Amino acid sequence: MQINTQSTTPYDDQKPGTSGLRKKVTVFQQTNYLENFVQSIFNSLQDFQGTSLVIGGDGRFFNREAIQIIIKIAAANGFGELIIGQGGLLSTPAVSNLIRINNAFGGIILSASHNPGGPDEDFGIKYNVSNGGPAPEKFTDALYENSTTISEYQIADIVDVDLDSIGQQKIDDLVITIIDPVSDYADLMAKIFDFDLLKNSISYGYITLCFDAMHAITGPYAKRILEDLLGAPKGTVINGIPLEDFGGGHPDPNMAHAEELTNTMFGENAPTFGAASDGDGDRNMIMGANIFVTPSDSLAIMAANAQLIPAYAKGISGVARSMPTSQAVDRVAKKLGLPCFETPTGWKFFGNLLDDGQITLCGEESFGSGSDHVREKDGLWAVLFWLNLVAKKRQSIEDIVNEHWESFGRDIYCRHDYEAVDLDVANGIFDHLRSQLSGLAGQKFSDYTVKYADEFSYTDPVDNSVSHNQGIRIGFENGSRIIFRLSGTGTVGATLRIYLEKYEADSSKHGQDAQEALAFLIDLAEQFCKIKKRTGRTEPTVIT
Ligand code: G16
Repeated sequence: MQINTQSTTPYDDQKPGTSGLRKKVTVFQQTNYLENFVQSIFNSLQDFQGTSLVIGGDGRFFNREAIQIIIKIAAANGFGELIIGQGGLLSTPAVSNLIRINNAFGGIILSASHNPGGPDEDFGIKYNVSNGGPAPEKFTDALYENSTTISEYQIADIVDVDLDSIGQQKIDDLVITIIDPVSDYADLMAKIFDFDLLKNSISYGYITLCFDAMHAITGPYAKRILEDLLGAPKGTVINGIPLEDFGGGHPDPNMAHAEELTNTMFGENAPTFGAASDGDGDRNMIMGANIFVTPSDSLAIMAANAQLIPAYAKGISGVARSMPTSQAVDRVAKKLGLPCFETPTGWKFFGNLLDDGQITLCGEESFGSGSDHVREKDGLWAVLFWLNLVAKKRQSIEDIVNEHWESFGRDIYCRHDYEAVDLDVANGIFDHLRSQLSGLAGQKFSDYTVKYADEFSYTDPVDNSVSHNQGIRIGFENGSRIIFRLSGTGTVGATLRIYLEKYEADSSKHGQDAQEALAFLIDLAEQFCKIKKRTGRTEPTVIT
């Protein structure tokens, strides 16, 4: 094949965030923008010639065009095999699994996750390493350095590859393998969960369910697994066809955006089980009839009941949560005598702990949970975990949650997001917050005495790498916390997140509305950061 060297000039905005590079589609469509980033990925890798690379995306606008560009640059840089999902489609956890089962060198995922898609919306790209997980900071820093000095990229002069026909194509020494996106992933799920039990529970009508794929990548995965393999009636999966613009929706599985599901689950004759996943299939929302399970509670309940699931029947080695995730799982770990780790936000921070066998389960407040079966969070895995739990315990979701709170107490929790805040204003808010930290410990605000106020730093227990500035924490003597953090995944201005948490041991108060129970902390957070005053906004953009 003919390989051309194309000269180029750097863009100055290619620093990957929490989850790769996310920008508007129009930014990615600029001359050489995607090409520069892809070549910078390969420039930061060594000894990959002749190895395999997995490529796939969530099907959003620009997915197919981007894949053709990546194929040509990967071919020119000497990869031996490209494993690509049919139609260019692969969920994020499926990419992670494919990297692992094929011993691939790595993978490229095209997605902006839960952000909207379409010509004027968001696109994204991220590189995953050979364990199947997101590249560590050391790699993304090197990649960024490369992108600031890049002067040329290599591109193969080949015709566009047919992405729709399953099978192998050869171009000189390069093998291009187009695979069914779902099969390997479905096989993995069948090994982890009790599919026979699930089939029976569904066919006897003990479990009735509704899964909202939000017109994103999990449509084909959920239809195959829930409807074809487990026998749920056709129509169980709603919004199941992946669309380039997600049908105009915002593929973020929370009650604000998964509106159809939420109305169903809080309506008359609600099914016993409801769930949704996001753009690229790594997030999940779990609901029961008239109840929503917070992601933090979900993680804690999974940890407490893991032994009921075949793959975890022998027990779990430990658990981890991101720093802003509630401390509910810590209580479970303490009771079960398990190690519990607190990491910065970002799935990549779980990778070393999983590889080292120090943890089996991990999760984040941002609707992500997962285990050592892959190295990404996994939306459908979490749904199947909960289905397996319901089938095994023969209890409703509501009863499972209430019983958990009864045993461990409830960590009442919510997150307030302020999106598209002017960058200077956001930086001003954080400077103002930082300036207060040193004087806060010991101060009393009504019944709340500040125990510590700091900026979270993390030392990885496996490789001792240190990550600074991972969010501002204000912790109180009674265990409550207020956390302020700037999102790493927004694409317009800054997104400021405020996380609020309070522990309630008294079971007569477990039914409280979270916003009401947290009202004092919500006011206190405003007192500290003055975001309403500084932005002129009266309400958060989203409350979850
Ligand atoms: C990504 C990461 C998650 C992280 C989330 C945080 O999620 O994979 O590990 O929790 O970002 O987002 P933010 O920085 O906006 O709070 P995803 O689903 O967008 O890939």
